[in-house]
Parts: sequence; C-alpha cells; structure tokens
Amino acid sequence: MNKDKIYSEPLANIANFSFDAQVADVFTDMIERSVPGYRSIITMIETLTEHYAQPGSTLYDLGCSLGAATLSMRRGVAVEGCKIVAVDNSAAMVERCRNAVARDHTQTDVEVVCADIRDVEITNASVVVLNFTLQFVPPEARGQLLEKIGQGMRPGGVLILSEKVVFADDHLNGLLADIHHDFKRAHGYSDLEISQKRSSLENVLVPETIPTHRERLLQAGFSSCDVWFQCFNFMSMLAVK
Ligand code: GEK
Repeated sequence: MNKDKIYSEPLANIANFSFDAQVADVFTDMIERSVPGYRSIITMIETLTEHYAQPGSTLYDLGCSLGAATLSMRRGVAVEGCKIVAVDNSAAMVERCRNAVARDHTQTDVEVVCADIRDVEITNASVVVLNFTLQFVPPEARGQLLEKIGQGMRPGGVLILSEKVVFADDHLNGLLADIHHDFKRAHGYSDLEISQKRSSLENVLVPETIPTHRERLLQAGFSSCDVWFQCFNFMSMLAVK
C-alpha cells in the first residue's frame, strides 16, 4: 500500500483538496489513517448487504473511490439476480476501482460509472451506500440527492450513510476534534500534515450534526433512521425506506 505523504512538506499554497491521481495512489492508506472506524464500517457493509439485498435488485455505491465498499457489498450479496453500480466523479478513482473489481472474482456484476452522483438515476435499489461521500456534496444539494435516492429505493431497502460530523455542544465538538487529531498523530501524521490537510479540506468537506442528517433523511421519505456505528466524530447511519 502506498504511504500518504502528500502534506508532509511545507506547502507555499494549499490548494483545495481534490480526488486526483496523487490522492488516488495513496487513498487506502490516507483513509485508514484518517477515519477512525473506517475498516469496521467497510467490514460491516458486507453484513448489512447480506441482510438487506433483495433478489433482482440494484445495489449502489455512491462515491466509491477505490471500491472498498463495492467489494464488501459484492461479498455480502446472498440472493439471486443483483447487480452493483459503483459511481465516482474522479476519473483517477474510477480507473483504479475498475482494476480492483477486475482483480476480484466474487460473483455479482459490477458496473463502475464515472459521473456525479447527482446526475445518476437510482432505480430498483435495495442497498445504497454513501460512505463518507455526502460530506463533499454542497449542503444545499444534499436534500434533493437524498430524495432522489429514497424515490429510487424499494420498500424495506436501506441507505447506509457514513459521515464526519460536528456536535452542537461546543465543548464536546472541540474535544472530539482534538481526539481525532490524536488518532491521526497516533497513526503517524505530523502536526504539519494534519494542519495542511485541514486547510485543504476547509469548505470542501462540510460536516453537519447527527440531528441534521436524521431530520433530512426523514424528510426525504425514509421511514426509520438512526446511528448504528460511531467512533469519535465519525458515524454511520442506517435509513430504511
Ligand atoms: C470508501 N466510499 O472507500 N459525485 C461522485 N463522486 C463524488 C462526488 C460527487 N458529487 N463528490 C465526491 N465524490 C469510499 C470513500 S471518499 C471519502 C469515499 C473521503 C467522491 C470523491 O471523488 C471520492 O472518491 C469520494 O466521493 C469520497 O468507502 O475521502 O473522506
């Protein structure tokens, strides 16, 4: 696995974070050392898929990056006639995701699409994954996207929504942000790397509170939703259609 050193040297100008080839080349290392609980969520997506995938339905991985969740879903499908559609708007990610899918020999067809998830039609879905992707969609577009997803889902289907979150309580918010930085330090990131990455993500990754996510999901037509996993300021919710 290539080691993420993108922010290890002082940068004169810190550009907005983008999912280019440089990031795609080190992405697995970057996300595993940056997102507490990421591996657990990926593993559990297999279990959740096993529970929720309906025969003859489509499973979507929206913002698939290198396909970690796609392959976890693929391993979890235990019913006939399913297909998986994995979508990302980064050409560098899509190319590497297609290679990862080709190297994996689990059954179930996977189509990897290079597109904005706001432009993709969702139909006949039983499992939809937004694993740390909605946070990169402009907040004003999030409601419409979730409504479209809800409308394209079968009754009893599930949306798995994982996000970095903030907390309304200032003390708790600061504490969990500090603990997240401790986590990154413990995984080998320097203070310089942490602060340069934080600057590059400013206004690119926009986290919201758990109640904001919950209310929007209910408004978008999901009947039940709540958090099934949380580690510091990172969480994953289930929303059932
Ligand atoms: C994983 N789910 O490993 N349309 C399509 N793709 C998008 C959009 C958009 N509007 N916005 C962002 N992306 C993955 C990890 S990473 C999370 C997801 C992170 C894509 C973007 O190109 C990137 O590949 C992914 O969403 C977010 O389980 O880096 O924190």
